This record gives sequence, structure tokens and C-alpha cells, in this order.
Amino acid sequence: MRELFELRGADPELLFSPYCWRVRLALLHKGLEFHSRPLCFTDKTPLACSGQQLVPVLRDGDSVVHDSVAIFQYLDRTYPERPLLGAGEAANRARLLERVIFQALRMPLLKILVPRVHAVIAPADQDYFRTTREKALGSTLEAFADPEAGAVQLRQALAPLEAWLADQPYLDGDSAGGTDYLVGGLFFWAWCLGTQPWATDSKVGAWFQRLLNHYEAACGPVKRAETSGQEAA
Ligand SMILES: N[C@@H](CCC(=O)N[C@@H](CS)C(=O)NCC(=O)O)C(=O)O
Repeated sequence: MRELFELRGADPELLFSPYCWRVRLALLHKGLEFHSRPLCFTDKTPLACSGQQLVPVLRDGDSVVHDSVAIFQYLDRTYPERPLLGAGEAANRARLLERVIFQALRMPLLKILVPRVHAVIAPADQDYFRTTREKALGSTLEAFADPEAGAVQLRQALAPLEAWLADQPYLDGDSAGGTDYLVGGLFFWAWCLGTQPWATDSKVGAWFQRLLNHYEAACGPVKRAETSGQEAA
């Protein structure tokens, strides 16, 4: 049996972790079915098999793999058809690109999404989220959150992707691949939390819609948190 341990909100169907979305998209790309094991932030016991406390964790028969990029590499090694990252230099370049894009997009998105995450998680998770994130961010959640500044910074950070997608439908070319899922996970994070801090009619907006359509055609509608009115940039 194949199991994906992933993060859930108070609603068990609300899955919002960007790293877990990467793996969902990668498993779909490979055509591999799995059982979802949605966990709250503070529900760490099921992760003991992985020797660490973060999701995603993929259990595939006797193999237990954590970390989204390591899972991509595991999937490529174990199921070589339809490569995600490719081998050798290609895999290394994909990892580099993931780092660069991730660094650029994560902070702007966090400024937008931190209050949303706090709002959608179970009450028992809220203290844990606040304590761990305030320690990591070096400020209170309220002082850190700044959706307007985040949206401006995100638009700037998306400019290279916007230019890249002017010439091709996917980051990896004519069809979606590992780079699309590594980056796309961040967009699913925002989307599931009920926000859309990018313009629908941008190249990036159209690219995300293609990924979403593809996912929903195969797996059904993606659960989104209720919105409070703040929508597309
Ligand atoms: N580098 C890891 C990051 C994993 C990670 O940070 N996961 C978060 C969910 S978005 C987590 O498990 N957080 C649980 C916690 O903070 O206790 C990956 O790519 O999978």
C-alpha cells in the first residue's frame, strides 16, 4: 500500500501544504495511486516511521521517504517512466531552480498566507503554529502578516516566470513536469487557503489554471477554504 502523510486544516479535506501538493502532483504525473493520511500539525505519532516530524512523508511498501524533493528523486528512481526531474545534471538543475524560485516566492506568499493558515487549522494546532512560526519569523504573526506588501512583492518575484511562460505552456516545456510541480505546489498552497494573489489573465495565472484543471479532471475538485472577500490581484 502507498500512503501519503500530509497536512490538513480543521476540515480534514482541506489540504494546504505546498510541499504536500508537490507530491500529490508528482504522484498524479506518475499515475501512482495512494491513500491520503491527512494529519494536523500536532499529530506527529504517525510520522515516527520517517524519523522526523515534517510532512510530506511517502510510505511505499517498505520504503519511507520524507522531503518533497527527495520524494521526487525516489519516484524517479523507483518508477522511471515519465521522469519528474530527470537524472544527473538535469536533476541538479531542477533542484537549483526550485531553491531559487522558492526563496523568491515563499516570503511574499507567507506575508499573505500566515493569517489564513492560522484561521483554517484546528484550534488545538493554533498555539503550536503561533509558537513555532513566531520563533522562526522573529515576530508575532500579526506584525509579520502584510497581505498588501506580500502581493506587491509576489508580483515582482513572478516576473521571470511570467516571461518564461510567454513562450511555452509549462515551466518544463510543452507538458508539465517536475519543475511545474515544485513551483506549482506554492500556488496550490495559496489557492487552497482561499486566496489568489496573481492575476487570472496573466501567463502565470493561465499556467496555474492548466495545472489545476489537469489535477481536478483526474482527482476531483480541490477543497478551498472559505474566502473573506480578498481575491485576485
Ligand atoms: N523541505 C521539506 C519541508 C517540509 C515542511 O516544512 N513541511 C511542513 C508543512 S508545509 C510541516 O510538516 N510542518 C509541520 C510542523 O511545522 O510541525 C519538504 O520539501 O518536504
